[in-house]
Amino acid sequence: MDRTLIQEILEVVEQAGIASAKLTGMGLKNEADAAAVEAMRERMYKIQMQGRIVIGEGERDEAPMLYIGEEVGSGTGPGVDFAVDPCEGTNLCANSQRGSMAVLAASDRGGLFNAPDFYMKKLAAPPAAKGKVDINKSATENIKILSECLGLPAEELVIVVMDRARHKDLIKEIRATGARVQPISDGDVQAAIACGFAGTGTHCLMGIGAAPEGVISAAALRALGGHFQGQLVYDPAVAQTSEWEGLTKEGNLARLAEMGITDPDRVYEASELACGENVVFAATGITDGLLFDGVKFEKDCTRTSSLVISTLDNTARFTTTVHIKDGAQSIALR
Ligand code: VTB
Repeated sequence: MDRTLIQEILEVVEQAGIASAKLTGMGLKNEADAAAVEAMRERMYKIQMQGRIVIGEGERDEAPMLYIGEEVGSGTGPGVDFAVDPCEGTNLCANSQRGSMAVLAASDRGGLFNAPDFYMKKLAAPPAAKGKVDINKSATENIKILSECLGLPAEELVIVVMDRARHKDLIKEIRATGARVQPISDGDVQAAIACGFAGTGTHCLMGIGAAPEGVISAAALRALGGHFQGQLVYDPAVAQTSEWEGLTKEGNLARLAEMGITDPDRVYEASELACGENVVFAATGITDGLLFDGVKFEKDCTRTSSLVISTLDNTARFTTTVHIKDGAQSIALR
């Protein structure tokens, strides 16, 4: 991978973001996702690369586009692996709530963990706490460590947790330390990345979300120097999700073994989930969020706000792009 890819990758998430933003608030989560998928795929094909989707919309038989293993790009050029989530937080987009975005991570061939479609226990924290907080420690211990590393009393820390039945005890434990809980209905990728920046008001992400998106969060936090650890969740009693109705722990363990995961309890560090020599993370806001605004449609242009984090040049770029319409006559400065 080289730096010329950064601009191309930015355009990929911008196009996906614009496509699904047209459906914001329409209550059509599948359609919003499909629009983002199609736009993302179309733009990806124009890039000179031998691209491959390692995390996408699902297996080939269930996803016509951006399925796992799909080759994308012109077919010549560098080998690049992608983990994509064209419309992260589809419910947020469908209901016009904050925090949905078009997002992806890219790396050299083999540089991203092929995460199974399971759940993942996650711990994300700022660079100052990297390697000090630990997913094996209790929330109470981690909050104490965070407090020391960030120089903030527990009462001034904000811990983001997905608002799910499975987190009832976790939320109780966090509150007992004095730290503040910010429950979110969806969109733990944005929350994880927000931990990598000071000033977002988000100090830590704890709890269980989807594993594939964990890889995307890991890529961003690795590039930012932040903390991310993930551990697969295979026990339906822990995940407490209707998605796993009828599945058993033993069955899930067997599925993982089939996928070649021999140690299902392994804790993966960010540098293992995104192990390539270089990683690029890119996201465009669909709706307004913590890190950037959503897509704004104006008479003469469409405005997108994005973030690209790259180890290729050690940058985190916050970009606003004005996509000028034909015959535009007046484009506001901001
Ligand atoms: C979603 C989504 C998250 O995890 O909730 C999902 O909003 C899985 O959790 O951003 P549920 O099945 O309990 O809804 C994420 O997609 C990413 O980790």
